[in-house]
Amino acid sequence: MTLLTIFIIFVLFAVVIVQISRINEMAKAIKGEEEVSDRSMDRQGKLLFGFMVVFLVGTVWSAWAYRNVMLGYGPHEAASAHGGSLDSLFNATLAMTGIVFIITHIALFYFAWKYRRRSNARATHISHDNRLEVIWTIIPAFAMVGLVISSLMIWNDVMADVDPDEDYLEIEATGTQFQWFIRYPGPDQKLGTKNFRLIEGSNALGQDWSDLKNLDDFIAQEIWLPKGKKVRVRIAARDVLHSFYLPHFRVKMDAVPGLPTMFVFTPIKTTEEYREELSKYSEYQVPADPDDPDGPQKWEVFDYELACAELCGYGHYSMRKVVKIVEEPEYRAWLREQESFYVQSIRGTDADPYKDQLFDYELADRKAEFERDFGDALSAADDAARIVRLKYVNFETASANLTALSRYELDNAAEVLQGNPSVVVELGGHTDSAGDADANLDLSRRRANAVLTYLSGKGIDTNRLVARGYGDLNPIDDNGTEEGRANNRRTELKIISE
Ligand SMILES: [Cu+2]
Repeated sequence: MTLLTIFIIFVLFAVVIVQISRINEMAKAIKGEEEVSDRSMDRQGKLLFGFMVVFLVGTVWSAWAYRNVMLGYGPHEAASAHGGSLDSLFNATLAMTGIVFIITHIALFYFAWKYRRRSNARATHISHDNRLEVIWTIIPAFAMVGLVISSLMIWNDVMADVDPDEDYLEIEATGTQFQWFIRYPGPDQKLGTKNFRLIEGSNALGQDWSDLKNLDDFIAQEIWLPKGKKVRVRIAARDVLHSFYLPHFRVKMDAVPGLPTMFVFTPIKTTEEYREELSKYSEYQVPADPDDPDGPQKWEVFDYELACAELCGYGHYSMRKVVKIVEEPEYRAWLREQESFYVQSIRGTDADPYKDQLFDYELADRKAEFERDFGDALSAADDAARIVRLKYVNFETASANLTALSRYELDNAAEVLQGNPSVVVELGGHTDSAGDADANLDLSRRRANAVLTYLSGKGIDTNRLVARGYGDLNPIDDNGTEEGRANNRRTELKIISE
């Protein structure tokens, strides 16, 4: 609607101009041409002068009126250590070009009026003026050299890489149509290697899983950084040009496919501190949502953001991510909540090169878990609670052959039984409801026996072990879902006496 109104105003304005010039033509025909021309030139000169005043005053006024919503002014001081120097460079450039801008515009419109066409005026011819030419060459030359030298110094400072033995945090930002992948190095503080040939649906960055450094890397939904810590961002692109842009930190670097770039910066203001600053300005003391006047105010919902500053396609606008700057303890707490992408999505799948082995920490975890479960069952009064589910014991499909990883859990069981020599247990096999009930019963018996054989092979007396098959008689979960069926295909260790 606004657009249409503006359009109509422009059309009407154009019509008015055309009509005025028509009137001029008609007047010309009636009066003497010379006289009319002189008067029209005089009027145009004055109008141009008037335009200049409106234009310059408007320019200065708008800059003043909107100062508190522009980066670098009001509450928008840079939130990074280097940002201030870039802002002052911008201001120095603005001051110099601003002075030139005002002087040249005044001169332009003044001369347009002063030397307007007059029928009795004669033009003077000046071939050249050495003094004038020296002045207008030397002054801009000095100004430019000053600007270039100071910008070079600031550039070298801002673009410097980290010292290898410096304390810094390295993260990686990969732009793709149309989102950013933010990768953190995990507890080892090192990002794993990537290979574009490995990129596929489940491995968006092409992480090489045979590189152990990759196994703890995690992909974050938001960028969280601790205040005061130097951050080195590795910047990459997967398809077209993108640009890593953190406006509040004065960080901007192109993401180029095949050409790694980086940016080092230190955040110096937490999100909370920035909000605090915003809250002092009336521009931010208004409801964030105009339809909800009682809702939170603009300053309360402010968040730093990452944007893409390269027009990279139709979904370009959606490449936004929230950036949170927090104090160190809060950052640590957030880190603890993050789970490695490998553990979340790759572990145990066909893409996992370590599929058939357990890592030491997993072994330790499972052992502790089993001992805890066994202890709970042993101390339970209720018979139904004296059951330990062998969560990691699995069989090949429709057979009683234990899978390779099952032995770890059974070794835990054997060790615990050896430590509790008076305990007698029943090994119960269960299946899901797929297939024939008799066949299921038979399968569950054979599986229970397979577990018994394994444990006796580990030195547990067979007098302490009873194998029993339940088939599909005791489901603990819904047989209608894949997960439920997997839960029903279980082996249980039930303490029958101690
Ligand atoms: Cu982009």
